[in-house]
Amino acid sequence: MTEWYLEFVKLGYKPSDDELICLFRVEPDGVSIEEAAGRVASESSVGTWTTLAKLPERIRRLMAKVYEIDGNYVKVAYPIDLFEEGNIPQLLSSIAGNIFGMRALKNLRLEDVVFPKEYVKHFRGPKFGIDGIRNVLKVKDRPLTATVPKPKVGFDVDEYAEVAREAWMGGIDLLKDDENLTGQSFIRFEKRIERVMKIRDEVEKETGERKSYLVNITSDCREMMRRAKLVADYGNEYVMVDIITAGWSALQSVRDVCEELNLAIHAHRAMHAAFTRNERHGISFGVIVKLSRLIGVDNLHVGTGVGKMAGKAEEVKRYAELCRKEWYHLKPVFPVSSGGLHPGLIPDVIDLLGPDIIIQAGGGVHGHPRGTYYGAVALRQAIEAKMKGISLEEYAEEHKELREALEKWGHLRPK
Ligand code: CAP
Ligand code: MG
Repeated sequence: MTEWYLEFVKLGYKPSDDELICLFRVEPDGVSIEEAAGRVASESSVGTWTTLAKLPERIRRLMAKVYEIDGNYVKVAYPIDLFEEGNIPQLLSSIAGNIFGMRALKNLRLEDVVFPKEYVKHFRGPKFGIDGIRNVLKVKDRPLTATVPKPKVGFDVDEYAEVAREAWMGGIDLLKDDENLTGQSFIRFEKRIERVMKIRDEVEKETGERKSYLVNITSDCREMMRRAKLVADYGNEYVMVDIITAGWSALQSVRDVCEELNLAIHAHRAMHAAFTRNERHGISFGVIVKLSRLIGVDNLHVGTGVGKMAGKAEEVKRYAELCRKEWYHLKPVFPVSSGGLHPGLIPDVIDLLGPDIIIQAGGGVHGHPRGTYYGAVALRQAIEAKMKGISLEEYAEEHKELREALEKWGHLRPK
């Protein structure tokens, strides 16, 4: 039986430029690493568990090839014809499908995917990109700010609208729905967007600053289309999608409709940690960044490296760089740093990720001793201080709201 799998192992093979490359971490269970790697290549391309009566030459050419094995790390080259143009679900059914459940493996992790231009060229990528978003919001020289009203859900429309007003008046650029706020009985989607957009227009007039609303349209695909249309009718710039729970197919459809409606997509990644966190099994979040950028989200949560969510600083930095680096024709994605952030952590985040980020603070704004408005002011002050190269402590001497935030949280790194 083993000999069949070893037909997929061609160590020393040189992949061609138009092959798709996967880096796997493979932990065999009772078989050699060569056989385990061969099984991964077989099951994710054309093979199955046994030899077949016939395998025509034309199909042989679609066989994936294991071309490098370094300890548990295995590189596999995939002929591009294995993959349907522009179809992310099909790609994942191949390189991230059955192989995770194979008995011959104790663990398997998809660490990276290198997409050839031949594959990338079928995708639009982000509609706005970082410069495009900065032009919309007229903010060029600092991180953008976002806040999620907290408690996460429970406010009715009037209460939610008030929090929105306080946050935007205090200097927040983007008001963001929480990932589990969609259209519950106490805050129906249509009512919420109608009220919040009215407040947005009032605050823009009063402050002279552009404001936008990351409105969560997550739902079944058809309903997301309807909600996106409503968002565009209100003249908002963004929709927000929980891309993992909504799914890749839905995200591709939303991206198509946002192209027509000229809407940016804020991508929340709730549920990613179900398969990205375990370093021995699952899928690296770096792969999720690449898939999201291919499809074309404009903002993507990447972590903080210092806040309440898992994610080592160096990893978070790599994800932010994957969002922004040159990648064929694809515009960059705005990395969103969020999760346990408050004014005291802003210098660390900007040191780690640079200023071309969106900083989201929920508890770190609404938990300010004097509430949302002052929490927003304090967040902006912390960013101002960092951008001017002044320590928070020194800036706090002249800025009461920042001082109050530091008195409450200091530089606390929440667990
Ligand atoms: C943050 C948040 C975000 C997390 C998601 C929350 O609130 O709204 O969903 O940042 O994690 O619900 O926890 P706080 P990630 O600012 O109050 O922490 O960004 O890592 O995907
Ligand atoms: Mg949230």
